[in-house]
Amino acid sequence: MLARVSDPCSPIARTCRNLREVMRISIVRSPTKSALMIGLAACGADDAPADSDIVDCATVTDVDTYVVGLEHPGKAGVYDFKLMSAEPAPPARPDNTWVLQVNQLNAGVVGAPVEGATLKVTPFMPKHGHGTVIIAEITPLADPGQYRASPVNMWMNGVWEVTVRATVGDQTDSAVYKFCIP
Ligand SMILES: [Cu+2]
Repeated sequence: MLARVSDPCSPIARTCRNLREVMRISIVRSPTKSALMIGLAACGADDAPADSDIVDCATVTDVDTYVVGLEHPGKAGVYDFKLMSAEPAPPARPDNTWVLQVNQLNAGVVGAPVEGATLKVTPFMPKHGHGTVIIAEITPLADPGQYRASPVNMWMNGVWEVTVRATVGDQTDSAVYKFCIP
């Protein structure tokens, strides 16, 4: 255990260096004390958190299992969301490219593709109370209602919730994809 904790190449040490790097970028871009504090809270005083901080995704059940077309009806019942592809699949650290399909939802029935929507894809790690400073760029694709989001940045091992929000005019709806990132 001591050997692993002091091993500068251990996955968790890399994770925390990654966190520090993300926070450094965040501070350079927009100085926020809270971002720095989140970094310190997540990593502790050094780069060697306890073994229990490592999440074994094989034991986590309350998450999505990636399949092509993974569907989540929007919380407001306005739009339906499908994850048409993920690269890598299943989602992994750090950067992911997702293709999302957005359709109308009428009384629970999936309708026409939603074109011209503004999408926002926001990863968040509930256990640690942080997200990422890296913003996913959204590109509408030729297929009606399809949008590419990249990079969907989930840089840390553990459970992430990715909120996908679509807005057209005054219509907006969102769904949450929840993955354990190994
Ligand atoms: Cu975290």
